[in-house]
Amino acid sequence: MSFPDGFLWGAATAAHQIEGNNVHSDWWQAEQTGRLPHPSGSACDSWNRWRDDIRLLSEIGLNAYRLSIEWARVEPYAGRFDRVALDRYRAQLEALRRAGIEPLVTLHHFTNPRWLAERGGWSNPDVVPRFVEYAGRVIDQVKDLVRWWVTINEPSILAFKSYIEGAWPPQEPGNLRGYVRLLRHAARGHVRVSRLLRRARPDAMVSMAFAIWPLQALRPWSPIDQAMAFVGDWLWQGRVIRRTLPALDWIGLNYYSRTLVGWPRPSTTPPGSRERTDFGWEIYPEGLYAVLRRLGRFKKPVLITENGIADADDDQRPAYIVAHARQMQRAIEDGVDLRGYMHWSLLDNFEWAEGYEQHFGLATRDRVLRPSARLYGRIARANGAADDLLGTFSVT
Ligand code: IFM
Repeated sequence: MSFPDGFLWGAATAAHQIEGNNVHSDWWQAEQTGRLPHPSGSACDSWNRWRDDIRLLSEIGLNAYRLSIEWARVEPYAGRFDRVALDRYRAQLEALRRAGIEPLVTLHHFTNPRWLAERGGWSNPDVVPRFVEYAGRVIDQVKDLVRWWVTINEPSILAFKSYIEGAWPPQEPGNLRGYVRLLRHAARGHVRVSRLLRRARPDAMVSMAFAIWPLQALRPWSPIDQAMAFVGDWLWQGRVIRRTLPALDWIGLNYYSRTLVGWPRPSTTPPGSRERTDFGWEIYPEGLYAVLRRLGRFKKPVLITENGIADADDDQRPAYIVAHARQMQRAIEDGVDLRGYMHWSLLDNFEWAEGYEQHFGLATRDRVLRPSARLYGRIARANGAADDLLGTFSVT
């Protein structure tokens, strides 16, 4: 198994999940007032321990790192930008460059400044100019250091969790209007920020990170299940991509598993004996190949911005990594312009409404590497893997 020269092998994180004490954010507020079940607290303390994180990336042998910048830190009060926070992010990005690690920067990963949430957050059209202004400050600060940008992480998940399920701030279940408006404003925000980025840096590569869980028919022979999967897929994940496509230089893919859809159960996990992660998600590497082929049709570079597994005892993660790498290689052989893979996550971090119960890290919060990190490092350093490794994990 071998990958193209310059392939990016990295790990991904998000600010609120690792930095700790994100006190000016809507999540922090909901956690503190008991509207969310778990407080994030000091998380992995990466606001202070970011140098340790870079050391960890180097120790594993990775050449890329996807991180997010926290809007609530950069602009804790409307129109007031925090110079110390901006300088701190710049120092981190400079250190990554010095370590030979390519940074991929996400501008929005689920959390909002409190002041923005109080004005209706992403359901208020005013979010678009506000997001552009915040992004402009960040871009001015670090444009010379960052080529790969993700404007917004998983808008479809954010919209669903916030306005359909209502589990995440602003916790408004069944607010279809909020759902539609969030997606509309995210698309507009993306388009405007991508223009800014291209002006600031003509070689900038800009995308969103799209969560794609292929929806498949629970009973493949059933026209009802087929139709539900088709329509659900179009409504839930396809529309955002198509809306922003002309403004995407590449396509960021967050892939974890699939969802089976069928009547009378609208959405379910598959029956049968397939392995599940600690989170209960089915391990389904073939789905990664299918999604990569589907994205390949857009004829743009693709980068896997997230893929990983909740696996506290690390007994599934090694095979998971190898199996997904194998599917990536298949897609490349079939012509998909895949540029890199960011494993979710570097550390066991704050997994939103699940708190610290799910362990996605290549390392623990104490920065102890798991054995799978060593295996992943071997693949990254070799830019591929020999047959014996594939054999060990019975991947064909
Ligand atoms: O932790 C999340 C991340 O913030 C967004 N994508 C999915 C991950 C695992 O649930």
